[in-house]
Amino acid sequence: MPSNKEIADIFYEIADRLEMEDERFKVRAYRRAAETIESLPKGIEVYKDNLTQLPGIGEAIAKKIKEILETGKLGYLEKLRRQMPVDIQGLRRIEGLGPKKIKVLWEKLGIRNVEDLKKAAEQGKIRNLEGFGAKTEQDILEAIKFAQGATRFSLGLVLPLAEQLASELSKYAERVDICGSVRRMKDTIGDLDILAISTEPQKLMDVFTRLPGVAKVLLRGLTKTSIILRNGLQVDLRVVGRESYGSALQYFTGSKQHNVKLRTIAKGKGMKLSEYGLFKGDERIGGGSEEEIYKALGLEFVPPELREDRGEIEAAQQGKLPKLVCLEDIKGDLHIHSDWSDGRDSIRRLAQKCIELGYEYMGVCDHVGRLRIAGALDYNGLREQWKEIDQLNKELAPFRILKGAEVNIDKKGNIDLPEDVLKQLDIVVASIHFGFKGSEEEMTKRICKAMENPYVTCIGHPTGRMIGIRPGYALAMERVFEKARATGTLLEINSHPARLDLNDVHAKGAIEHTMLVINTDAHALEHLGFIRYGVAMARRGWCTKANLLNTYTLKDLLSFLKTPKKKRLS
Ligand code: DGT
Ligand code: CA
Ligand code: CA
Ligand code: ZN
Repeated sequence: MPSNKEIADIFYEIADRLEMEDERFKVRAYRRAAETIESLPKGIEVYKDNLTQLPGIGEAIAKKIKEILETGKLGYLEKLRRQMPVDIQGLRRIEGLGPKKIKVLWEKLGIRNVEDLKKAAEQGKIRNLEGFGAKTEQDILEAIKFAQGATRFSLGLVLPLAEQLASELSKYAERVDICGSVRRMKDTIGDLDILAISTEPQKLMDVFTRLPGVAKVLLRGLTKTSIILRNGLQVDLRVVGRESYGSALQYFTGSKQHNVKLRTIAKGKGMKLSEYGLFKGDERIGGGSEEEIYKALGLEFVPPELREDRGEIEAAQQGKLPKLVCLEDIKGDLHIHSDWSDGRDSIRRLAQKCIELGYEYMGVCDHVGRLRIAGALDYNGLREQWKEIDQLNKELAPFRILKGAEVNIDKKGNIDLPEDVLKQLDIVVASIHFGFKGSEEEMTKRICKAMENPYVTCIGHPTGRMIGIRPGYALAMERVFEKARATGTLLEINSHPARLDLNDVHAKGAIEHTMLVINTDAHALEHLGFIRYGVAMARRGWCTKANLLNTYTLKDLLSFLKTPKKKRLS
């Protein structure tokens, strides 16, 4: 039985195709019907006998709905598709392409799908079409690149969803685990993989395919079922037996590269590793748990965040895996915005939340400076804020609120706050908030110059990337890391799920030289919880407690900050 969404999509596609033929009245009628069907509270079969009573559905469309319900397809749409065999849904996802343009592309250049479109744009064929031009051609290429890249989701979106699904499913299963890139806490996620043990797989799969938010069932079986959620995320659920659960968990956690290497090691030892277990000849010698498998292969247990084939297997063979930082090691958050600038909550409420989280300290780093972005404070405003902080510190002791600021790095690498103000602060986070387009040389110099300022404690969101929005400015990272060490400047792992900046790879490179600090950049109470994503990047970047300033106790933190900057890392 096709879902409401699938039927709605059929009518949306008809509308798109009719729009190419300029059938304006019919186009509106089909779109309206599609919207009605899409928003029905129950499956359309419930309304089967009274379809024409639904808004926007007349005799003709009702007949078509019945045809779809009875045969699973619609002759009328198939006829339209034969007339113009283009992948209209795919092409419409490219920004700036509507049915009219798609028609021209088909008629003049025979473009059927995004692949054809890309080829034609790269060969410069589109600029000569009437109504397109060189600029449009360039825009199309950019839009294709973005549409293809944007099919990955941010960890901050998927992880809470994954936890919710897993907890729902665990009511019907003996055990449920999140696997794949989500378990490895990768910054972006292709699809979500869930693994379960269940004695009633039929029931579990029923529940899974009927979860609220399911737009489409791609594949349904007793061992594997795949769905697509309304936001476009694919979720694969696999059910395996208890005896091979560990090997399945290991296999489906990945990464693929990590698994390939493990299997080679197994082979070298005369064993065979698969998702079903670890075997010697026909005899299963392990597979019930992941620990068992790593042990049998002569490796330390490798935490999922490290499983990327970036040296973890060799380190595990030598017993030299780092003792990764964990959430409980975090003793404070040093980049928080309050309602003194663009944050939503008061310092008092933020402090109380930090105390609840078990922190010993927090750093209030509101925007300060000439650039009047985000309700930035000036020196007078800061002095007023310090009075409030002093008062709260008396009240909340031994918890400690540090006086900080987030300042802008201008185009020349200068900080837009005078040194006699900067030196009165405990923490200074310096960030680039404008002028992202400089060359690698310019941007690197700019950041390096900012680090030379004796009062800049750390560089905020060092690369400026926004996941799915912009790639981050050009930087020679090695030079930045070396300068950080030479000047005693820390680099931030910004935990905001849209940033995750530094990312895992950069964090791993950075700790060869300098120290990091994991901040949330919270603009509201609930953002303090983003810290888990920053900790994930740090773990994926091989960070231990010692690499991270905010694992220090308050006492050690204060003594670090009292040390002149140049001596902090030596
Ligand atoms: P994603 O979904 O792109 O964020 O990344 P993953 O790592 O979740 O990849 P996915 O969903 O394709 O597969 C989940 C896991 O299953 C993957 O991490 C390792 C395992 N796997 C999938 N395909 C293969 C394969 O061809 N060989 C091996 N060794 N493992 C695979
Ligand atoms: Ca996946
Ligand atoms: Ca998958
Ligand atoms: Zn900030």
